[in-house]
Amino acid sequence: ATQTKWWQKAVVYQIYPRSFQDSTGNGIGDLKGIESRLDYLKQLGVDVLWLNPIYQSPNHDNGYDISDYEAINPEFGTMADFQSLLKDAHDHGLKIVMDLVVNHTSNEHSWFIESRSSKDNPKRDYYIWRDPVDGQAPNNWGSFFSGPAWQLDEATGQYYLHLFVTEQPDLNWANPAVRDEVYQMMNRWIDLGIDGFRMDVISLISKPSGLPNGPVPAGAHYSNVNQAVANGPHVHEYLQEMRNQVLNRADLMTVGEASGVDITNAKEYANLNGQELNMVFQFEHVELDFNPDPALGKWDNRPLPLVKLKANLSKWQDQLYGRAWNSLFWMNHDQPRVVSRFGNDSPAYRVRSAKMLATVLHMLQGTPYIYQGEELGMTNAENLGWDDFDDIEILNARKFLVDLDHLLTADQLLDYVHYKGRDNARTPMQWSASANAGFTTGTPWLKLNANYSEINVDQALGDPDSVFYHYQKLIKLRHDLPIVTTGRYHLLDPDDNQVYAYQRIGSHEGLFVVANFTAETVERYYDCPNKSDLLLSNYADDRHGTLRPYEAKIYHYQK
Ligand code: TEU
Repeated sequence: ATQTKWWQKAVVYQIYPRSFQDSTGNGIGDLKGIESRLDYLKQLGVDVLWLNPIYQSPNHDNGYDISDYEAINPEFGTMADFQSLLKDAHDHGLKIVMDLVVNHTSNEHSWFIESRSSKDNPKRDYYIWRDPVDGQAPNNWGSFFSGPAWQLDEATGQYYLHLFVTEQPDLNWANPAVRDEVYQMMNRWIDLGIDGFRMDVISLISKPSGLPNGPVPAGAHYSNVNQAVANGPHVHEYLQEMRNQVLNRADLMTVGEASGVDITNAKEYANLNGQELNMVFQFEHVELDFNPDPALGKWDNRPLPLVKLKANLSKWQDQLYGRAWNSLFWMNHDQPRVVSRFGNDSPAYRVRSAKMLATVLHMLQGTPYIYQGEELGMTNAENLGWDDFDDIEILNARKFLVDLDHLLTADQLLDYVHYKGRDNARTPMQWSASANAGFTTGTPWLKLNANYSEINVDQALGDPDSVFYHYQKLIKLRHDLPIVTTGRYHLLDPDDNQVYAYQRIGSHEGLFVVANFTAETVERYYDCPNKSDLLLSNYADDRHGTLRPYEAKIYHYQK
């Protein structure tokens, strides 16, 4: 058996710096704010902090459009503030993983400014430029955020490729000079002492040769760029090169955000042989509830049948076992609040169902990620309306899907945005019941969720039955019991659409996890060994054979 690596036992906490804690009163969270909350994170018990991008950026996509990889966005502080945060985190025993966004830069990055200046500029080939075809864009690809993936640049009469918004031109990874620049930049961050990288859309860096047209769904104007580009011909070659030139220099944690990755691909990216990345974020389980119309994609509000969710999570548990490593997440800054999506955010069941979801995820094999506020059971923000949204994905959906293409009415889209929109996760962290939830003394950059006077850190820390303490216990279980890291997964009753039950099996012991995903009381009997101890539950007592609304239990047994 291979030795357990530190990142296989670790629990990661994701911080969206803009929305975590403001220390200056300008309404935007910052590095000093994060530093002031390290004791809270330590109390929760996590091991690693992943920071969303904090680099210089004109913020067309909230920091995912980077204009200088080695400068801190002044909104967030200075390089000295970052170094202070890193040191203080390390003193707390917390590691820091940085977001690495190298599929694209900002259009204000000096590389792009040079590149666009003329066809013979030495940096022209840092990006992907093509001549028009019949006076139109070079192919039919659509951007991830609606609209075309090509932008005509008047200066030279050529188009440049942008898989995301117009202000995010794609880097040309086929150019060795680009790869070299990226590796050198990464090495300088490693020299500063960071502990790893979360690599944004790393599955998209190698474009298919010839940039071929793709199929256009009925009613749409563009083909799906994710299908066309994900897992391109050289992506594994590039990552192995990065492994050799950068990642092997330190004992880092690496997680690739890998949209469009299936099990077969994941076994390459995240193989335990350590040639590429430690793990990937794959998105199958958060795309099962998509609209069947590919022109609409995530924009829908249908509930997800539990059997489908179980089948998908189980497939990943079974098929990566012993070969590659899973990341475990319910949500992030691109996903809605999980208690509102897969749980029940009504006052009667919010706390219970948030704990149930946490139990199910944290007892799986892999490295769990907690997104800020998830540990409080924070909910979707129904109180935001069209005048409040900031997210470019939401605003572009309104522009293209509603106003231009009439695929949806504005009211339909608003329903879908309240269910799935990214701003649900981005409203400020709720620290207390005081003004602006203690997030800022100024005007918050994004409206707060209206429920902050009931749902906040002060409340959670003062209530022994809060969601917070349940997460704290789950994290401790992972740290204390090796079987949480190593046990083999076994799904029970795959066709049960109300209850999720599974085992984690070791050579002398096992875990049994059972969770009721409904607001009904149900009867279920399982052959659990007699001498099993209840480790954790979200109810005060244990009733054999009965699962109350959203009840979730973990038993430990000796074989
Ligand atoms: O997201 C990549 C990605 O696949 C998104 O398009 C995702 O599918 C979408 O946000 C779901 O609604 C990453 C970052 O996480 C995201 O915040 C950035 O906007 C994007 O890359 C571009 O850098």
